This record gives sequence, C-alpha cells and structure tokens, in this order.
Amino acid sequence: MKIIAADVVVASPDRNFVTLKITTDDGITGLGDGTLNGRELSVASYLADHVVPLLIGRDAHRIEDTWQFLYRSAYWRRGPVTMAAIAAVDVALWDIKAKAAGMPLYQLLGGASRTGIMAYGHASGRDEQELFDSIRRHLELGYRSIRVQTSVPGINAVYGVAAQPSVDGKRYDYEPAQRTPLPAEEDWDTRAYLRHLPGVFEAVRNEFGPELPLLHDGHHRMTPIQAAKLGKALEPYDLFWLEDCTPAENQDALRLVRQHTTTPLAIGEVFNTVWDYQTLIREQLIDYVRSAVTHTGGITAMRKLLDFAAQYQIKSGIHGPTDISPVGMAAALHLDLAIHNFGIQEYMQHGAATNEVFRQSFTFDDGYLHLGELPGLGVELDEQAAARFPYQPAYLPFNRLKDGTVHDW
Ligand code: KDG
Ligand code: MG
Repeated sequence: MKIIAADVVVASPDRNFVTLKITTDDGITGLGDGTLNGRELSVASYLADHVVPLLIGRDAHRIEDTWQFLYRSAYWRRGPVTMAAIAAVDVALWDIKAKAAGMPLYQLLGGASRTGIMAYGHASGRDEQELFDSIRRHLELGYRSIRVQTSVPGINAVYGVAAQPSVDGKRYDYEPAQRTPLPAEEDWDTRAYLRHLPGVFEAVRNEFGPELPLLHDGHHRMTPIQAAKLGKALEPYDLFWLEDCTPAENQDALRLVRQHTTTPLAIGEVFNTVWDYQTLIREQLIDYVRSAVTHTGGITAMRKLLDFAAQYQIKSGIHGPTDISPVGMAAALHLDLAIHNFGIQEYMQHGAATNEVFRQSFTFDDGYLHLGELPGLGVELDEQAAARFPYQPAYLPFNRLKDGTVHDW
C-alpha cells in the first residue's frame, strides 16, 4: 500500500489546527494532528517542506520504520516541532492501517482494557460562588472528575480561569491562546497564590464532599521548594493530582518535591520524548505522564513511553486541551482504551466550528468517553468547511512579576 499524497491542512475554526492527510494508492486516507499552540506554521512547514516529499512512494504499512526514518534521518532529534510533525505522520499511518484492517484503531493496540475512558473537565471561577457554579455545571455536563482553577486576590489574570476577560474578546472555556498580534501580558505572584489556593480546596471539599476527584494545574510557576510546600498544604484535600508544580527541564527538581509530599504529581505536557521522563519514571518521582500524543511522536512513541511508565506503576493522564485537535484527541482515546496503566484523560470540549471541520464519533456520558466501532480513528476532516476558516495568528500569553521580571507562564 503506497503513499501517493500527503496534504497539510491549516485551519482556524475556533483556533488554529494543523492536520496531515495521507492518501494511499488503494484510496484509503488517514489523518494526523500536528498542532503546536502558537507555533502552528512551523510544524506545517516542517511537514510540507521536509517530510511530505519523503513520504511519497513509501509503504503506508511500515509505521515503525517510517517513525525511525523520520526521527533518525533528520539528524536533529527531538523538540516540539519535529516531534509534532512525526506524530502527525504516525497517527495518520495508524488511522490508515486500522481502516485497511476494517477495525477501530484500539483493536490493533491489543483491544479494549476497559469499558469506558474516565475523563476530567475544567472548572474555574473568579471567586468561590463562580467556582462552585462552574463545578455544578461540569457535573451536569456529565463530568465526574474536575480540575479546579481559581483567580487569586492581587493577580489580574491567572491561567485557567475561563471567565477572565481576554484581550481578543473571543475566549471560549479557558482557551489561553489569543488572536492578538503580540502575546498578551499576564501577571503573577507565587506567594499570593500559595496563600490563597489551600483555602479554595478546603471550601470545595466542604461543598462537594470527599469523593469527587479534584485536580489542579500549577502550570510550571513554582520553584521546587514552593511546590513541595503547596503539595503538603493540599494533602488534607486529597487531590487526584497536582500538575506541573515546577518546570521539569531539570528532572532532579521533582526529587525534592517528592521527598516532602504525598500529593500525587502529574507532569509532561510540554515534553516530547521518553528521554524527558528518564529520571522521573526510573526514580518514581511522578504518578502520571501528561504528554500529548500530538506532541510526543504519535501513538508509536507514546505506547513505548507508557509501557516504560507501567513498569513503575506510573499511569497515563494524556494531555487533551482544546489545542489538541479532535484527531489528536481520538488518537489519545484509542491508546487510553488499550493500555493497562490508564489513569485519566483530560477532556475540554471543542467549539461548534471545530466540530464542523472535524466530525468526531466519540461520545461522553456519565464521566466516561466512549469510542465507536468505526474503522480507524473515527474522525473525518471536512476540507470544504476547513477552507472557510483560514489561519489566524494567535499567541499564548506570558507572565511578568510585579517588578517586571518575565516569569514562567
Ligand atoms: O497550549 C497550552 C495549553 O495546552 C496548556 O496551557 C493546557 O496546561 C494545560 C492543560 O493542562 O490542559
Ligand atoms: Mg497543564
């Protein structure tokens, strides 16, 4: 089965997405997601200028060989742009192989290990009342596990709070990228955040009881000792996880956090290979792997990463914000269903325009996502609809401290 065409489709329904469509000589097509928030065109160029010419004429069935060829033959390894491009090819080839087999993709990964995929949603509020209302709304929507993000007195714009006004006036849910010519500037004060957050979780536990799984994203803003302090302070509220408590380019940093707290730790949405986790997994410094299929070299690489994690009782928590397209989301769900060490799946719902461009077949009910039985990934791209939403420049925001110093966002 030879690859005869590979087309890069960049579309911006509610936000920018980069999609690769591979076509084979027997008429089967496959889709892959290569969206990298705020840097979409770099992946589009990497694919169109450097990868597509290499794909034409290759055997579409040789997924592992194609992965190794793209990873090793570039000489320049790793990095988010490269790994998103490889992911787009890899997922499209798995889609094709599963369609050729006439099976949903998870069947080729070993079949279902569970009946549904537990998902968490994002509740947030500028104050307690708004946060409680948001949690109730998410429970009504069917979520049974909830991420809690809150405004902090003294900080104007905090990551993850949907109701905060956005500079472009077009924010939906908490989507952080904004269609502005320059990145929006936000402010940050770690000590104010550390003082405020434990009280918020105490109030949420008092209101919603002990059973509801609660998650929180620290979004890389603390030093290791600050993260350790927060983990300890949150222990009475029994979090499902504390995510990205400190930037983890330096994996050793997590050793310090781990020594001080039993709050479960999740990390890795900005990582792109198994090497980023080498110390974290081998020394059991984390509990959940947060990588996205889209940013980590696709299903082929994620399967190996999660199998490595499984040996250390570390589970999956695959990244699933709105900047992962429905194609990348479906790829995550097929893995979630098949692997043994599944933990939880992040699920932010896409907007109406995105769902018009990408026809997805998975469903969500009573806290669980379900894949249908369609062959392949189960997602179709409507290219005519996509053409109505041309690319629009958009940036993630960045942070400054009160004294003007640039801080992690
Ligand atoms: O593009 C950046 C987002 O994907 C990120 O801010 C989302 O932290 C995130 C999460 O946990 O979903
Ligand atoms: Mg996160």
